[in-house]
Amino acid sequence: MKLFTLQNPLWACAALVLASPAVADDGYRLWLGEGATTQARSGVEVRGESETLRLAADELRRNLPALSVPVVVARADDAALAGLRLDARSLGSEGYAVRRAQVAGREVLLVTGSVDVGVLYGAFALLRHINSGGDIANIDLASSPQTKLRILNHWDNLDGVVERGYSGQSLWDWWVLPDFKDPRYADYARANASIGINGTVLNNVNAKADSLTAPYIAKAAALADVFRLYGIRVYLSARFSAPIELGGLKTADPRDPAVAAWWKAKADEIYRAIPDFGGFLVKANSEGQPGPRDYGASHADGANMLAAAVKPHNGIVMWRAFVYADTDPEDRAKQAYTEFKPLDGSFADNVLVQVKNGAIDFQPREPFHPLFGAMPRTPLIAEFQITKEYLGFATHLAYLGPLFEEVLDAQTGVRRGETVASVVTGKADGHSLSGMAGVANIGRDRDWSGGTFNQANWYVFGRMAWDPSLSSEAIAREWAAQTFGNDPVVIDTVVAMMMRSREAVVDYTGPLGLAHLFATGHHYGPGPWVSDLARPEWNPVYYHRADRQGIGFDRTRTGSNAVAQYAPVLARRYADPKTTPPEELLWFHHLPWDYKMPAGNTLWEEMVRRYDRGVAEVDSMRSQWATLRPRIDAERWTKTDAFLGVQQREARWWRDASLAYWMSINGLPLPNGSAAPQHDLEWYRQQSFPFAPGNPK
Ligand code: BDP
Repeated sequence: MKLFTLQNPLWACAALVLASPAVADDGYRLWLGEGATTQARSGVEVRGESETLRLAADELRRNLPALSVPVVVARADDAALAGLRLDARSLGSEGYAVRRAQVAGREVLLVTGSVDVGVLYGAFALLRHINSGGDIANIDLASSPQTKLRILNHWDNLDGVVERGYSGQSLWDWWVLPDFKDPRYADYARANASIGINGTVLNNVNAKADSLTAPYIAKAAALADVFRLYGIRVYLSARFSAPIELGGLKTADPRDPAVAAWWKAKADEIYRAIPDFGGFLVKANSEGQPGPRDYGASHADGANMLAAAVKPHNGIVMWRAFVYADTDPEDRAKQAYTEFKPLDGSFADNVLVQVKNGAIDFQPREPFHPLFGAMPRTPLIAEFQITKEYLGFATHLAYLGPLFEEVLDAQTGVRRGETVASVVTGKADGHSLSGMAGVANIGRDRDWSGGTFNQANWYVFGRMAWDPSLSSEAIAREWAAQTFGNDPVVIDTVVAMMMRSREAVVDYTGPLGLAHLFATGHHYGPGPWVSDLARPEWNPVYYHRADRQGIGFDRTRTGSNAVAQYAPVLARRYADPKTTPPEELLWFHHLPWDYKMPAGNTLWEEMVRRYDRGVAEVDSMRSQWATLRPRIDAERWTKTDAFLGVQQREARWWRDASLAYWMSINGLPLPNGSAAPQHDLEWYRQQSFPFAPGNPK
């Protein structure tokens, strides 16, 4: 049920909009409205010819309740706004303002922005404000994005399979592009624009060179044509060996002039088809991908060569720091820093280094990546995973806002007040290039993300990339109101569920800083016992190091000394288990099972307590959801309920399998009151999942 607040005469004839719980909602509309009223149509005036302004006006015509004042949609430099002294600079690049104003002698509600897409952002901000119950008496909204690049990374393969995608096939129907442009592409762009996303990388970082051939460039251009009006640029993942595979060259050595010339010609070709092409994303010398190190050249050599190719067209290169090598016996958590830190200052000015939020790989919890704060001369773009490869795929409810927030708010310790957010916004070091990238959870499922609550993760990524200082709870609240309507009972319940959900996943998969305990390949379910994979750092036993005496990875001076990659103040804190936050304890320390925790219980007792807490939390989420049955449409309620049922079963499975394994190592009994695992360890080890989704290998 959606209720607009009526305290304000502005909404004189407005507006009780009912979205009856009985009406099926298949989730397609996401958090966006769909024709709340028809009364406002004539009341929205657009000034200027641009298609993007027209989209902004249409959005308001369809979704604004009727107002007693006209709405004017115009760019800040429109002649009619001259008297308002709205200069584009004060609005900020891509920024917007929404407020009451006198325009051409009339009192209006003005929606304006520094550029066309800023106006569109303003229209969405107005709708967001209203649909989340915002006060409209003295409406005065103004904001501009804190990062320049707010980008989705699609790990989409050309055959339609999405790596780590859990919501169907790829949205891009490469086969029929460029001739047929599915109307969903515009809906996708609209949804992204509504949360400020302004870029999309179309293809998997494990890239095929084919994406750079003429037919695929034409296909990408067709998508770019649709996205452009919504302020979204397309980017491509580039396979580093493409000059060999497509160009017939003998080498892809970035220092070879013929290689550089090939990339330059390729960039020119792309820009002829897509004049506002954003640039390249590159995964090089990582997990078998080719790269400059194959030739003894550095990551900077590779990145700079590509950067030179796109530079004349104002393109950029996002070069990933996600590297680790089987030939390198160093702690995997240290390898990216070891390789990239020395390169600080040697990247061209249109290169960003793209750093995952943590040093290993999108685990339910990781300390922030030590590269944040360590490369002041290089713009860093933070990479988060929206798709939940390690958090229960699309089925488990895990709202990622708190995870993003925890990382962005982390103090780097380099300078007083410096946070990961201030590094990725470029503010810490005065970079004008800045950004956040999110590995998309979008597919061809009717509800886009494989379940209603997964949509919240797409949403929160966009909102936080726009402004990393927003709170994850406030975002959950506005998302819930727009998604389910302004029923306070629904909002309060849903937000409470969301805010505890990620911690629940941490608890039942790997509490106290444990990580990478997942089954092989697909990462579905527990596999802490796995020890037989070819590369040591692919095995969970590499990460937990449990034996009869204790558990955890010693990353202090007596171990890998990864703590030394952090600023001294943090290195000191992490060097001592007493000053390490319990949530990260076993990430940094190998401790005896009977280590005394601050509350007086042992490490083992605390671990079990947290596994139990995670399971109980999921039980509680499911019963909270049950209370909402009469208040939410049957379609979304039923699917979510079924998913919570799966999560209940699987949380228990995770807990039981993990505890059965830990007990086989430490020989300890369960603390009183904690239930024995349902099956013996062997049973858990026997489980296999041959067709788990999202795992194309
Ligand atoms: C890991 C995924 C793998 C990706 C890789 C990456 O398991 O599928 O290719 O990250 O980020 O999380 O390149």
